[in-house]
Amino acid sequence: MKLYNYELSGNCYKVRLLSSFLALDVETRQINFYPGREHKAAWFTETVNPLGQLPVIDDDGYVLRDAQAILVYLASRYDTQRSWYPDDPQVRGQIAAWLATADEITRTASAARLHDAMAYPFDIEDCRAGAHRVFGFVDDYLADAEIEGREWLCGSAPTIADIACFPYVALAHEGGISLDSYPALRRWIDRIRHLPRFIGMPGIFSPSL
Ligand SMILES: N[C@@H](CCC(=O)N[C@@H](CS)C(=O)NCC(=O)O)C(=O)O
Repeated sequence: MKLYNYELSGNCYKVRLLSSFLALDVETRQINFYPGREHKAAWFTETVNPLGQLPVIDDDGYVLRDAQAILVYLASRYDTQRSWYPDDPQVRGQIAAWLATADEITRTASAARLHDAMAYPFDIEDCRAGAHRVFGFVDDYLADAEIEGREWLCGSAPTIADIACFPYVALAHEGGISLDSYPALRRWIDRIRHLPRFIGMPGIFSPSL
């Protein structure tokens, strides 16, 4: 499988992380996102993704865009244990809700990071306020879940919901967003970092480093 990839992208990292958990062989095609803006080059928008966004995979000719869609596809196709995207309809419904939340986290916390690190012209206060709204919601949810003996967003084991929401929460500091007020979120980040076959990215370190 080929991944059109940028190492500093949390959305590309979602795909790399699930691929590591599933022990998939991934060939990366590095895209010069910043400062090169290669994702907006004609060759990319004409032949890979008309939206000019990363990540995109090409799995033996099957081309798919959008991190959340790619997580669904990879888990459905390659997770023989069916644990990352369980067959249960109710769990799948909950996962879909968290995948939408992951997009909201991208729209706010990731945008704040792009503003601070790559000079994107976003309204930084609006991005940070939006991130705090969604982080507060997830922190409350996880705190209640812990009281009921659950450690993950859906069910009793980690799923693609956790992978989809994780990167831009863990990278929030790069957009000037503190997690000091979110203890349940910080504990959840730590649980993910300690999963077997976890890999990090710049800004998110493995516990062993
Ligand atoms: N909903 C998409 C959003 C992807 C996205 O925002 N990707 C960023 C890189 S992390 C990007 O390509 N931004 C360029 C743009 O939106 O023009 C997904 O989850 O994959």
